[in-house]
Amino acid sequence: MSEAGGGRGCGSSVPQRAPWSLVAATAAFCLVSATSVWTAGAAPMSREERQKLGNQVLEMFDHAYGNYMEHAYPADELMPLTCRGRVRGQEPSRGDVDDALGKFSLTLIDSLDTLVVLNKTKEFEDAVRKVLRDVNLDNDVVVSVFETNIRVLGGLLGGHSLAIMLKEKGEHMQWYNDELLQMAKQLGYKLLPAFNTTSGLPYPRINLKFGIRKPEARTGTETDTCTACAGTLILEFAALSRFTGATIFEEYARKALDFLWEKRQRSSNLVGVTINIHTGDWVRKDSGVGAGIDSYYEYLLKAYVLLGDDSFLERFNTHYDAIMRYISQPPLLLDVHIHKPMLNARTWMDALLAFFPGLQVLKGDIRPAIETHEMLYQVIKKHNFLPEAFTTDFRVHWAQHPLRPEFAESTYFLYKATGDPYYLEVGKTLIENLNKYARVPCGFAAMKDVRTGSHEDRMDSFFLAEMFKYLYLLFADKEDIIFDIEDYIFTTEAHLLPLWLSTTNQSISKKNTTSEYTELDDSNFDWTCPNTQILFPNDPLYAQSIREPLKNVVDKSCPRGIIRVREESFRSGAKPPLRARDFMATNPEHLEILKKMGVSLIHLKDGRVQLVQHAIQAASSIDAEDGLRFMQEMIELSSQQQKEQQLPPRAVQIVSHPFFGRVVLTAGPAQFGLDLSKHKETRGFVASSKPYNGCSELTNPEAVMGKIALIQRGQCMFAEKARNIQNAGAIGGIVIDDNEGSSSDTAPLFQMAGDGKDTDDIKIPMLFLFSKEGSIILDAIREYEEVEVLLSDKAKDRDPEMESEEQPSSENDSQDQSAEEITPSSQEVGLVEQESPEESSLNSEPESSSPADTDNAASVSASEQNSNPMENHETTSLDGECSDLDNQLQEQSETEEDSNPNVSWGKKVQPIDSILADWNEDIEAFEMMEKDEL
Ligand code: DMJ
Repeated sequence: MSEAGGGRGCGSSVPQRAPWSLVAATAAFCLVSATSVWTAGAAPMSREERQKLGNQVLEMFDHAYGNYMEHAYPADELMPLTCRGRVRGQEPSRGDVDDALGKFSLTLIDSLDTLVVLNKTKEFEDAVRKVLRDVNLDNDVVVSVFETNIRVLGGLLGGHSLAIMLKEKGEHMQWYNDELLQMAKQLGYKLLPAFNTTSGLPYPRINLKFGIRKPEARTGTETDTCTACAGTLILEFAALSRFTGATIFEEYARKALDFLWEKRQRSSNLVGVTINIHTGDWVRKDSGVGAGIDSYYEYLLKAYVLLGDDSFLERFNTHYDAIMRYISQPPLLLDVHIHKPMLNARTWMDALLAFFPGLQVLKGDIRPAIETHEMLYQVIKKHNFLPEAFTTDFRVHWAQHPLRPEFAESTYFLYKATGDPYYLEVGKTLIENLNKYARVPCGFAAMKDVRTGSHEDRMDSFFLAEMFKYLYLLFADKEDIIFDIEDYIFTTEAHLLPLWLSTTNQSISKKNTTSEYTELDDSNFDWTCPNTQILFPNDPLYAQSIREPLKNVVDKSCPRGIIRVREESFRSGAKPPLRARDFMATNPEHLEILKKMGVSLIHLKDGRVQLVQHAIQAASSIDAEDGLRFMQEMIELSSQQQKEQQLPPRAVQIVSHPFFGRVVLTAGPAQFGLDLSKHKETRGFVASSKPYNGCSELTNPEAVMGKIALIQRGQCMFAEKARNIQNAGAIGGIVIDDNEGSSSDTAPLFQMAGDGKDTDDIKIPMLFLFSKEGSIILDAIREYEEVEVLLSDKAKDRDPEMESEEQPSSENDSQDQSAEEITPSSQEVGLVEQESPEESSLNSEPESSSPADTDNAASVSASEQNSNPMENHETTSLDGECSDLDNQLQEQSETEEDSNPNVSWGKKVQPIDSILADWNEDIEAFEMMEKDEL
C-alpha cells in the first residue's frame, strides 16, 4: 500500500487538490500502511495458506458464476435452489427487492470487473461480448434508480475501466472500442428523467422504456425516497461525465447531494432515513449509518477521493463528527432521532452498517472500526452469518441473511490498514461458513433464517460483484492481481473507477451547484485522522489490544435495551430515568415516576393496563422528554414481545443423494405434535399419502409406515391430517400448501393451528411448506424416487456422515413425547388455517394504540400480569451475569459523555412548547418506521 496518501486531507488543512494517483484507494486515505511482519498476536498466515484460500475463493466464484451462466443467464439472477433464472414477472413479486431486476442480465453486468480482479481475463472478454450482444436497456420495466445506478451503471463503468486498462496493456481486449461506455451513457440518459423534481432529488423508480410520468410508465407518483437512494450517485455519474465529457450527469448528482446537505438537521448535522423529494421534508427522522443512509456518507468521502473536491470532505467530516457524537456507542452504532440525537430510535442494528468500519478505515479512524468489526464478528460466530438485524443484546431481530458482503469489505480494509493476520483468519471463517451453510449444488443460496440454517431461493448479484472481490483481495499479494488495485476506488457495489478521473474533464465540477458553504472551524475536524498519531506503527499489538476487551461482548451480554443514559442524571446524582424494560405496574415508585412524566395508567377490564402520555401534565420538560422516550421504548418492547411469542420457523433438510443436506427449506411449525425445538430431529424417507389431502383414513398405510408423509393443505383441519397419517404409522408429516406459487420468499411464516380441541394425542412432528418449497421435494421424488429428509428446528451441518448412505436414521422419539401446549400469539391471527368454524378466536395483545388518543397523547397497552416485558424475553443467548466489561463499556460511555464538552444537548432544558410541537412528529415518524420495518 502506498504511504503517499498518509495524512493528505487530514485535519483542518484541507488540500486544494490531492494527487490522487498516488493514493491507495483501498485504505490509505489517512493511514500509514502497516508493517507486513507481525510479531505477536494472531499467528502470521503463510503464503501457501493464503494462496490456498485465494484458490478456494476462485473455485467458489466459479461455482456461483458458472451456475448462473449455465442455468440462469440471460435472466437477472440465479435461483440456486430451483436452479433456474429469476425473471421478473414470472416469479411471485417480492416487493421492492425486485426493483433491482430490469431484465438486463444483472448478475453478468455486476460480475464484469470481478472477473478481472480474479484474473479471469478470458472469461471477462467473453462476458463483455455477451453484454454487448444480449443486453437490452430499453425494457418496459420499472426499476430502482439507486440499484440500477450502483449495479448496472457501476457495473458497466467498472467493466469499461478495466477493459481499457487491459487494452492498454496490449494483450487482451484489443478489439474493444468503448462499447461498454456507450451502453453506460445510454443508461445514464435513461435515468436522467428521474431527476425532474424541483428539489433535484431523483424519483426512486423509473421505467427503463417510458421514463417517469407517461401513463405507460407506471411510476412517478412516489413522494419519498431514501437518503442513500438520492445520495449514492455521484461516483458513477461523475465517472460517466468525466469518461464521456457529457457534464450533465455529474451536475445532476451534485445537485441532489447539495440538496441533501442543505436539508441536514442543523443542530445535530444528521440526516433522516427518508425524505420527501418535492418538499425536502424529512419523512423518517431516525438516523443511523445502516439501511437507508449508509452509502450517502460513503459517497461523500469517496467523492472527495475521486474528485478532489474539498466541499465533499467538509460535508463528510461534519456528518462524521455527528455520527461519532450521537450514533457511535462503541462497539455499537445505534440509530437516533435527528432532532433529539441523544435519544436512541431503536434497540437493534441492521446488517448493512457492517460496511462502516471499512469507511472508518478509509477515513483513518481505526479504533472504533476495530471495535465495531469485532462486535460484528462475534455476532457472526454465534449465528454463522450476520442476521439482517440484531438487538443491542445481540439476539436475532430479523433472521435472514442474503449473503451480504459488507462485513467482508470491512475485514479487507482492516487487514490492509493493520496487517494483522487476525483479519485473514476472519476471512477464512467467512469462506468456511459460506461453503458449509450457503453452498448448494447450483450456486450459493441466501439464508432464510440464520437460526435454522434454512435457505431462500436467491443469490443476489452483489454476492458476485462484492463478496468474491473482497475475499480474493484479502488473501492476494500484489503480484496475484494483474493491475494495481490502488489506482482505483471501490464504489458501494465494489465496482472499480480509476483515480485518474480526478484530473479529467474537471471543469464541470461545481457548475450549477446550489449550495453555499459555511465556514467550518477546526472543531468540525475533531474526528479527522488524529488517531494516526496513536496508531500501531510501533505497536503490533495495537489492534489486538482494542479487540481483547470486547472478546466476550456478545456471549456475555445482558439485555440492555437502550443503553444511552442522559448525562445530567448522573452528574446530579439523580436516579437514571425509568426504562420501559424495568417498569412494573405494581411498583408504587414506578407509578410515581410515571406521573411525573405525564404518563397515566389505565386499568382495562380485561386485565391489561394502558399507558397514555400527556406531555403537558409532566412535571418538567425533562420529565416530559423522559416520558416520550419511555413510551417509545414501551411501544418497541411490545412489538418485540409480540414477535418473540411467535413460534420460530423450522427446517426441512433434504439429506439423501445428491443433496446431502445442502438444500434446507424453511418450514412453518405446528402448534401441536412433537416440538422439534425441544426434541431430537426426525429423519426419514418421504411418501405421499393417499388421499393426498390426508382428510380420511389413508388407503396406502404400507407406503407411509415409518416414513414422513406428504399431505396437501386444505379440505380439513391440520390436526385431522396429522391424526390420519399418525394412525397409518407415519413418523412425521409435511403439509404442502395447495396455493400454487406460494413461497416462503414472499409470504410470512405459517403456523399450523390445532383444531380447538385437545391435540395431546398427536405425537408426531408436523411441518408446513409453501408450494414452492414443497415442489422441490416433489420434484426430487420424481427424479430420485427415494428422498430422505430431516425435520428439525435448525439445519444440521452437512458433515461427511450425511453423505454416507449407511447413516442410520435418527430415532423417531415421537412416541414418548407429549405435545407441547402453545399459547397462541397475536401474530397467529393472520396465520392460522382458516378452515374451521371451530377455530378459537385469538386476541391481539398488547394493543399499540388507544381510541382515547388525543392530539398530544400517545398510548400503549401492556399486560399487567406481564408488566415487566423483559421477563418474557428469551434468555438462551445470555450467559447469566453481565460481564464486567459490559458494565465497563456502559460506564465508559457514560464517562465519555460526561467529559465531552461538546455533548451539551442533553443538558439543555427544552421549553415545553417545543416538546409539544415535536411530539406529534415523533410519534408519526416512529409509527412510520415501525410500519416500514416490520
Ligand atoms: C449492495 O448492493 C451495495 O453494497 C449497497 O450499497 C448496499 N448493500 C448491497 C449489498 O448488501
